[in-house]
Amino acid sequence: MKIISAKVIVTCPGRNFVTLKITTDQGVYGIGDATMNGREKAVVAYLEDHVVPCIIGMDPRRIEDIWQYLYRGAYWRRGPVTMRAIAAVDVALWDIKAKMAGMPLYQLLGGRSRDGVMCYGHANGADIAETVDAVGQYIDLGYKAIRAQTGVPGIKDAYGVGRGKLFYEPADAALPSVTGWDTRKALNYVPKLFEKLRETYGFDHHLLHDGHHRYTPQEAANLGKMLEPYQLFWLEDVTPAENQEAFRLIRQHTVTPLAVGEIFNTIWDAKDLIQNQLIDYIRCTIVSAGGVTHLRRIADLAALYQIRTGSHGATDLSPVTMGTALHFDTWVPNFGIQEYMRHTEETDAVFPHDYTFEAGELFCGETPGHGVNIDEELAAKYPYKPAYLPVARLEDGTMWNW
Ligand code: CS2
Ligand code: MG
Repeated sequence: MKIISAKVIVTCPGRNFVTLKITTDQGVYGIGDATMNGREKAVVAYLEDHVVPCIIGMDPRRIEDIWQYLYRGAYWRRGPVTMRAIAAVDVALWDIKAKMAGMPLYQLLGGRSRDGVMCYGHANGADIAETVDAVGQYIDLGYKAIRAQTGVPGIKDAYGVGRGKLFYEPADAALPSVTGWDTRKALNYVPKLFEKLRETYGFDHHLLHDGHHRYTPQEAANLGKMLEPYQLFWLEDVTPAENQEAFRLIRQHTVTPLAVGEIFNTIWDAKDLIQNQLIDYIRCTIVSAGGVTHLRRIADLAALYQIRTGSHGATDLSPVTMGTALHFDTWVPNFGIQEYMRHTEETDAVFPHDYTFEAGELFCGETPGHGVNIDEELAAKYPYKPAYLPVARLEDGTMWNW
């Protein structure tokens, strides 16, 4: 059995997606996602120029060997571009293998560990009152877990505040727009949001919050401590994790559960955090961390330390990643939660899929493969549109982490 073609498809049904379609000499094909928000074309070039020519003629059944070939063989290991390209190939090959076996992907991974996958949605508003309302709407939709973000008085376009209700899309300009940040103002305001949320809705729902890499370890520890009375499910990306050791300081001062990993690319980014039990949830996902083959290794390492998964699931992860992640979540023994930001109708039409949402949970389908396809004709109607994530500056103009 041979790979006879690998086609990179770029489409923008409301936002950009990069998709790899691998076709075999037996007519079976598989689909993988390679989207990197705001840097899409880098992965397109990596795939077209450096991956596709190498894999034509290879046996698509040798998933592990092809993964090692692309990882070790590149010599220049890791990084968001390389690992997304590897993920796209890996996911397309798992799709092919599962189709050939006539089974949904989760069966090949080891079968079902649960019926549904608990997911969390994004509630946000310009201020506390608006966010409290938005959380109420998610509760009405049946969500058991909700991430809450609020605008902060005096901060221009604080992270996480979208314009729409169900669809939050930060990559919204042809060049990066400039947003603001002020840690003091956020530390004064964010705990009040959670106080109000618990006062309004009680403690039956899981609440989450994303710090989006904005705080220093000491500030993060302070925030975690202030949020303790509100019993968060997790506090995410509260400080940048290039220095994994930074989490030790936070950990020593707060019992608020910590989650990190959406920008990690390999197990090495998370190794110290996991082995020293500095986090509670590992948020790596299929597309950014080298596909099913590598994410499985990360989840297994995390399981040794009672750390659970919580895969990234923002809109820039295509339905192909979402579908694959749901098979992964359905199997993985140490599952925690799955992020779920809904895609628009246009996106769902370009990527027909069989996963469904009901009562706060997502369900992968039973179609052989990962259950997500691409309508190439429709995809062609939406050409690539440059779109960047914003940047953030402090009041005095200093660049900060967006
Ligand atoms: C975020 C994302 O979903 C999350 O937790 O941190 O919204 C992130 O900002 C985007 O995926 C960036 O592309
Ligand atoms: Mg995040």
